[in-house]
Amino acid sequence: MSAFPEVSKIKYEGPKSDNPLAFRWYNPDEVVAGKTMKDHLRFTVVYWHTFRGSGSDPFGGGTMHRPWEDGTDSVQNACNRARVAFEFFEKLDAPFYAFHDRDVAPEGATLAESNANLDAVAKVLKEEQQRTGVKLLWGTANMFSNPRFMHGAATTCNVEVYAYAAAQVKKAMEVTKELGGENYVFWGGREGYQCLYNTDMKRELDHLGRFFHMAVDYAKEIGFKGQFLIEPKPKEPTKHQYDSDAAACLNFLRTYGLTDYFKLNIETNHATLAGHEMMHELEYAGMQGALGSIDANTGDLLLGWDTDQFATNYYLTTQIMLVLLKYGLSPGGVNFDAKVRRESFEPIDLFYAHIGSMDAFARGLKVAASIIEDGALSSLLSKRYSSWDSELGRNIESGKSSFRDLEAFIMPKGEAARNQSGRQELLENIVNRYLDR
Ligand code: XLS
Ligand code: NI
Ligand code: NI
Repeated sequence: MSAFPEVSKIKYEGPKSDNPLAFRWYNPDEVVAGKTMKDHLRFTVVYWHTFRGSGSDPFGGGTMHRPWEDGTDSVQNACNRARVAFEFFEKLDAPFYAFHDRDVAPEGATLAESNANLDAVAKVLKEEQQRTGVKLLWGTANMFSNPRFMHGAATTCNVEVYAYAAAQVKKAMEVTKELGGENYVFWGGREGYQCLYNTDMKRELDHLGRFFHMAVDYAKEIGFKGQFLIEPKPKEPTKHQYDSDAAACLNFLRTYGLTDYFKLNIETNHATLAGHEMMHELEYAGMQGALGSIDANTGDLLLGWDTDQFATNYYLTTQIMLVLLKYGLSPGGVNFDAKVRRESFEPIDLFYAHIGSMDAFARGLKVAASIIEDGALSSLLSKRYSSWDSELGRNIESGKSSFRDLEAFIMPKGEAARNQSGRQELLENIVNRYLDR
């Protein structure tokens, strides 16, 4: 029985279409900058918000109307839900999905029971993947919802909770491998602190480093070839999350000798919570060869938390795609870590939300590709640095120059050459011009 009988497969109808259940910009097979849109964007639906989000907030309970739910936390209900999810992925034409272990299957009374539940649901996920061709972008373990993780998982003060977390990740990696997952993500959950009086930060970070090394070792042991990703976030649920932004993550990875094994999964709403633009976080990760994947959402700047809204702003998606085109994304993807508002409680709203954001990213892709192809920003950018293309600049960049050499160069001149305009406003106008097309 269909869960979405009123929806057939979403098709591309072009920008003039006013059909809310059609794509206006996302045309999967259209080639942009040498690749199909489908291959550039690698759209991914998240299981947790889309199929487990209840709509609850700190002031009220769930609002979501999900007629396929039977109200129990049984494995049977989880298996039914998995089939509904795949109907959704298929109709939306989303090539990938992503999950936490505890989203897809209920937690049991013991770890062994939880593992068995996960295996039972993974069987259905595998069947559905084979039936539909939808693939797993990444798997991860939820190590923040259960009260045992109140002090964290890999940074907990309770060594048995640490062991539990290790066993849980071990299992989640096995299931991710079994389902052909192309990545495995670590979002910090409760890895961080609320109060430094009761926190041994150095010891906690050493434990986290050990934890990741054990994950790397286990991946080698079982032959899991997926990319490991860390997802930076500065705060929430703890007041300070250790993986606070791209720079902090890279410093951590370098300190613990992990840079060869991990890249970053950058989320828009986490970037803004850290006081950065998404473009900054992407560029920072990209320039260090560590841009792995993105969690595509947006925050509301008037609300100070991770509101995980669907991004519909073309300006934002254009900025994101400018950086993704520069560094590439595969084996990552554009993962909709976003939830419909609690007032948008009908199943059809899930379609509107994803279609709109897929279109916004497709439009951003096209605009960014034309900007890059025409060199519309890059010509002014290289002009801005043209003084460095001189002998003086080359000697500095190649490490040949010393302070003495530079003094000897500039002293006889008495003053440096005049500066050129930064042309920020012109550049902003140029981006708008491409958006107008
Ligand atoms: C929470 C994170 C989380 C990760 C997956 O803020 O975005 O949803 O993406 O654990
Ligand atoms: Ni996320
Ligand atoms: Ni988030």
